Amino acid sequence: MSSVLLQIEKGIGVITLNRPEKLNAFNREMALDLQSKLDECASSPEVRCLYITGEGKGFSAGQDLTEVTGPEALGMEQILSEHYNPIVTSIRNIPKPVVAAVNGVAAGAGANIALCCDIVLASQSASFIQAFSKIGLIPDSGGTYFLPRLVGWQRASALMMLGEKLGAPEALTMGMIYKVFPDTEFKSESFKIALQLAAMPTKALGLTKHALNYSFSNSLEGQLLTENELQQKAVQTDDYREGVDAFLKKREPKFKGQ
Ligand code: LHQ
Repeated sequence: MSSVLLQIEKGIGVITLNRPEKLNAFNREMALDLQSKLDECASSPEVRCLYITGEGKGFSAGQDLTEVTGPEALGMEQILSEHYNPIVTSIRNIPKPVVAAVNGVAAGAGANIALCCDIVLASQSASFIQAFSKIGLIPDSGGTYFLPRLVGWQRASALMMLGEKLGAPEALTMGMIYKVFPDTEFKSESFKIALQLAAMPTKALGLTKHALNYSFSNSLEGQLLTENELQQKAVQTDDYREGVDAFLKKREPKFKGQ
C-alpha cells in the first residue's frame, strides 16, 4: 500500500497520508510520494480542489524520527531541501485551492504542512504541536513564515518555544485555522467545503492565492499593481463571463474552472 493515496472524485483530489501506525510521520518515501501526488493534482484538469487528510487517528506526526538516527540516517539539509521545502512550495504554488482536513494530531513538519494550506479545517479532537523545540530543533517547513502571519508574533513565539499541544478549538480562537467540526461530522463537513471550492471559478481562486502569496511582503503600491495584473487574467476567463451573465440573469452560475 502506498504511503500517500490519491483519489480523484467530484473535482477533488483527495490526498490521504497513509502511515497510520506511525501517526503518518514522514519518511523519505512518503515525502516524495506526497510531492508526486501534489504534482499529479496540479496538472490534472479534473482536479479543481485538493483535500489533504490523514489516515487513522493522526494527521501527521512530522518527521519520522527513526529515519534521522543510525548509520543510514538522512542529513538535515537533504531532508529539508528534498522533502519538506518542495512540499510547502508546491502547495503554495498550485493554482488551485488546497484544503488541509486535520483529522487528528498535527506535529512538527506535519503541523506546518497543514498551516501552509489555503484553508485549514480541524476535527474537535485534533491538535497542533510545534514539537521542534522538544527535540532541540527550530521550526521548519515554513512554520516561522506562516505561524506569525496567522496568529501574530507573540503567540507564534510562545507556541514555537514552549512546544505545547494546542487543541483545535483554541487554534480556531487564535485564528490559526478556519473551522472546527465535531469528530463525527468532520469528514462530511470538511468535504462539503472542498466540494464547494471545486465548483467555484478555479482560475480566479488560483489567482487569489497568488495575490495572497505576495500580500505580506509587498508594499501597498506593489500589491495594487499585483492585483491589477492578476485581475487582467481573471477577466479573460470563461468563468468570469459566466459569473456576470448568471448574476444579471438572476440564475445560478455554472463554473467550469476555465
Ligand atoms: C512516531 C512519530 C515520529 C516516528 C509518533 N516518528 N514515530 C526536519 C528535519 C530533520 C529532522 C527532524 O525533523 C524535521 C521536522 C520535524 O517534523 S521535527 C518534529 C518531529 N516530530 C515530533 O517530534 C513528534 C513526535 N511525536 C510525538 O510527540 C507524539 O507521538 C505525538 C504528540 C505526535 C502524538 O502522541 P500520542 O497520541 O501519545 O501518540 P504516540 O506517541 O503513542 O505515537 C503513536 C505511535 O507513533 C508510536 O509508536 P508505537 O510503536 O510506540 O505505537 C510512536 O512512536 C509513533 N510516532 N510520532 N515523529
